[in-house]
Amino acid sequence: MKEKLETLLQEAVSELSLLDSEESLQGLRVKYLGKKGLLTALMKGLGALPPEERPIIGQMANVVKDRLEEKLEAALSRVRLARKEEKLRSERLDVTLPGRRRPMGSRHPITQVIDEITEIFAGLGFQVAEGPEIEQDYYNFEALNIPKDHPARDMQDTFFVNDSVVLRTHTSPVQIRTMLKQPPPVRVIAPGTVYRCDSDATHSPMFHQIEGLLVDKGVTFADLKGILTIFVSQYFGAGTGVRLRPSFFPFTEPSAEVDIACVMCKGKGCRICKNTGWLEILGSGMVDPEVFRHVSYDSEEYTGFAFGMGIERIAMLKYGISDMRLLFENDLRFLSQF
Ligand code: 2NM
Repeated sequence: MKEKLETLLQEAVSELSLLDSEESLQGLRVKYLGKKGLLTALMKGLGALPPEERPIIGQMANVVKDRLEEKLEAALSRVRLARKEEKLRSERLDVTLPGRRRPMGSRHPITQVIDEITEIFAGLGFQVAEGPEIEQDYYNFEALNIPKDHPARDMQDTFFVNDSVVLRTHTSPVQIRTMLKQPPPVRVIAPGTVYRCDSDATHSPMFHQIEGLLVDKGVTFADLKGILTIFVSQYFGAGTGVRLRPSFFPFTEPSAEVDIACVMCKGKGCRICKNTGWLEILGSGMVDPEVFRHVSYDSEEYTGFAFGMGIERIAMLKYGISDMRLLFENDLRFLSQF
């Protein structure tokens, strides 16, 4: 029995010395120490020995088992270390390689125009005001002196949520809300999304506007003309021609449309300006006393001017975009040019 154990240990150790993988070493463990292993089988035979030999041989068997375990563990560590070192050698990373760049995004041209125009008016002392896109009929129409039979109120032009709630058709209700919240003086611009029930090659049911309002003592039409002329020269370039034409809006009196000299032909006449040499860019006027009455401003003490412009139109003129739909399709081949 003693010789058998010694031989078994020798054989196991010499077999072990030939192995160089984790899998084969685990196989060797099973072969000798597993439930049906060779050493396990020998140990089961202990019972057949004379009682006085059992403790000695039993202890020997345990020593053999411990030695074998030890040798196996040592071999496994060696193999694992070798594998790790080989991996480190073959998979070495070049940390000096440049990273893959993420393409840089850009703001939508509509957002760029809104931001640039807002910046110009901020420089003239205007603060940005915002309001809800789902608006009460009262703020969108009634307070702006738009009468019940005005075409703007028609189902055909306005998205109605219910009898008294609409999707705002302009940002003017923001100015109404501003005036109801604070006493004069007021100097705000309201950029934002507006909605009209209109959709063809030149009209989108959702578009963008910037409107402005200035109210104080002694504000005149000359102030309106001065501020809008400064805006035109800052946004379209110094020396851009400006002209005011009489117009009509229910919420301003008098009212004027502002034209600039055509950005394409500089006033000579071309396809863009339909040979007039001029481009209409905004509507404006002195706030009607009827609007002040609705927000409880004293029109004997205060006067003001207001204006509004469509962002899509301005973006198209500024960047020479021929089809408005390009601004809504979000094709990256178009957008990445901005
Ligand atoms: C325009 C043209 C003229 C306007 C008027 C007001 C308010 F609330 F003060 F009465 N806000 N915006 C206005 C005036 C808007 O857009 C073409």
